Amino acid sequence: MSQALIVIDVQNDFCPGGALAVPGGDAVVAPINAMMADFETVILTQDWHPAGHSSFASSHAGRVPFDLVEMDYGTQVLWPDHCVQGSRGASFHADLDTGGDLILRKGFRRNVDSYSGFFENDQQTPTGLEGYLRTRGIKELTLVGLATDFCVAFTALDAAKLGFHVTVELAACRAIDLDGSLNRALAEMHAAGVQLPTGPA
Ligand code: VGL
Ligand code: ZN
Repeated sequence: MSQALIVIDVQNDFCPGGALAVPGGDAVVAPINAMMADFETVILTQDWHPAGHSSFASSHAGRVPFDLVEMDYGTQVLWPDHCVQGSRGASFHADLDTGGDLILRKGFRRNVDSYSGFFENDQQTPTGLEGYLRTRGIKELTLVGLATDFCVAFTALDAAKLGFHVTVELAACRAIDLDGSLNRALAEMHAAGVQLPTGPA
């Protein structure tokens, strides 16, 4: 079966107690671990920023987290410092099964953020994930993880654009929901042909 499960950013900083905690973020761990048995290929993504990353509010004088700024590549949300390379916050949740085939790190370039597992936020710089999937003959993707309205949605939209068949299993995702971002993301994914089942994962 040419199918893969892509587990997005299930890291300590996105779980309760973390620097950019997603409400209920840790609740995805058990359903995701259970789903892994159903997929021959499991890929995990890991948000992996250098200290002083340009997506951090702390890197911009006079800015606070969740402000919007214009970057060369468009509007960027400023975040609290999170998922700094090598930090505890950047580590996967301790209960997550990390025995997948590939761990793909993203967001490691200082001056560009990367929500999507496929392209950085300039929408041009590839991460290499497309080539990995294509050379392995994988055409169908199921996405789970954090956060529904940012990294999961951007990954799903890029995957659909690239021609993959994409399902986002919402029961194994949680959202940040900044100013209606969850509803916007769900509408965009639906419009792009992403399957959005809501049943138990
Ligand atoms: C994410 C904001 C900043 C995510 C990553 O994983 O959804 N969100 N960095
Ligand atoms: Zn990030």
